Amino acid sequence: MRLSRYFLPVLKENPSEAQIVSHRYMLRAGMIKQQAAGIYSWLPLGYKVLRRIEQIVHEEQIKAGHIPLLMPTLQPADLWRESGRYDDYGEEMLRITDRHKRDMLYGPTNEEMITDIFRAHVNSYKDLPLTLYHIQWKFRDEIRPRFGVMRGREFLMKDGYNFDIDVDSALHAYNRHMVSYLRTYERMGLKAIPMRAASGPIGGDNTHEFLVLAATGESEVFYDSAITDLAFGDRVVDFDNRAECAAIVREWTTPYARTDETHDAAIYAAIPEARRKSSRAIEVGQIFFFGTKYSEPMGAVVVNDKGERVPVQMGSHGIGVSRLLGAIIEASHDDRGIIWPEGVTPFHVGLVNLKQGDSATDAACDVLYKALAARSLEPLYDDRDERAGAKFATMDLIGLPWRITVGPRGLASGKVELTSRRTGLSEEMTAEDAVARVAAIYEGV
Ligand code: P5A
Repeated sequence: MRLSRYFLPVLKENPSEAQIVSHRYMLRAGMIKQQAAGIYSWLPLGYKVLRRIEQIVHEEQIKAGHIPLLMPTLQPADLWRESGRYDDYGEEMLRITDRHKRDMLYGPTNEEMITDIFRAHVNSYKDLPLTLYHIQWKFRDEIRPRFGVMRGREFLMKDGYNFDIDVDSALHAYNRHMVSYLRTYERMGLKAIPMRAASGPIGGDNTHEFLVLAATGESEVFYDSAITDLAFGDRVVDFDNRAECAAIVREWTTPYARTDETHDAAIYAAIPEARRKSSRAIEVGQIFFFGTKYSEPMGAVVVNDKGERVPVQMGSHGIGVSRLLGAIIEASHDDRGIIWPEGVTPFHVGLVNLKQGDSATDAACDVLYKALAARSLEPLYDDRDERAGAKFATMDLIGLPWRITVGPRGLASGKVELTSRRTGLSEEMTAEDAVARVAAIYEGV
């Protein structure tokens, strides 16, 4: 993409309404525009990152054997009357009446709707286990929407729902989700720690939140620092293997890690003092096992191998897709702007022409642009007639992890400059080498 043809409305000044760095940078980098409290348009750069995050979520869900579908944002209130949550959900639910005076709502989550789909089509244990998920907009009329996309009213969630014949099988689904989430967040450059949590309006006793440590987080957490040393890496997991998934879950849930809602001061005090930590953190996901909370009142029943009709065992599992943009920026930035991890960057590499209009630098940039595209890399080429300083400031703000700078002085000796946004270190090399280096960086991402 050529910057001269793109839509990147960057702001020079710090927007006064933004209290935290991720919100500030998302506005300044022209990623989002607020349309109402907690409701945003996703401008091209923000939309691109959102799509990358979605893509990672899809890939990891599919690896775990979960099946994508798409449910609507608007739901009939009657479904929620069946589960009893229509009245329980309170003021967070946006209630709508259609022209026929039917009660509708903008879905804050989809347990009822997926249970309705299940009961219409599945009635035998032979069709289980089954996990369905979607990535869809939700609405929660939060009393205090704030921090940009972190606590929105309209926000994008990946929500998955497992259906199993018995508790053991459902607990395996729970474990499968935990394992797939560990890899999902790592691919986004995040360390998200599973912590025992409280279940709130979703229900059930078994629930973990995934938290990214950050001073601006809304949750308070307590943990054994041993957990921050764990890394998932690129181990190959057999998601059908219950023992293997359970072992990974054990590895991540043995060190103490809890939110303030489930914090136990006595257990915490037994951790060696040097490893006892507390912090603020951002909740980027949550998994639940709630058994028959929805299947029983809604009549989602299956016949088991003994011919008995039993309510199906269920859980639900969420990732805060749009919130993740904020969380990633909170975890990865400096005073000049965002530093995208390679896994989610909107463009792979920035290309800066230091002397736009000079036939040699223009030609060298064109060659580089095509060579990068030929390696399936997407460059953002700053071809505007701007000072070098302004071009660098824009690149630093929008946070592409790599930048290739092309200027007449370097070209005279056949060199361009490759710069890492994270370290700030630059290296001179030929244009071919720069392309090969960037291609190699993204190979395993
Ligand atoms: C699990 C999937 C659920 O709703 N039902 C379906 C369950 N869980 S949850 O914890 O309430 O939400 C899942 C994740 O969504 C993100 N999230 C938000 N993101 C932005 N703005 C909000 N107002 C908001 N509320 C929830 C969180 O990341 C949460 O973990």
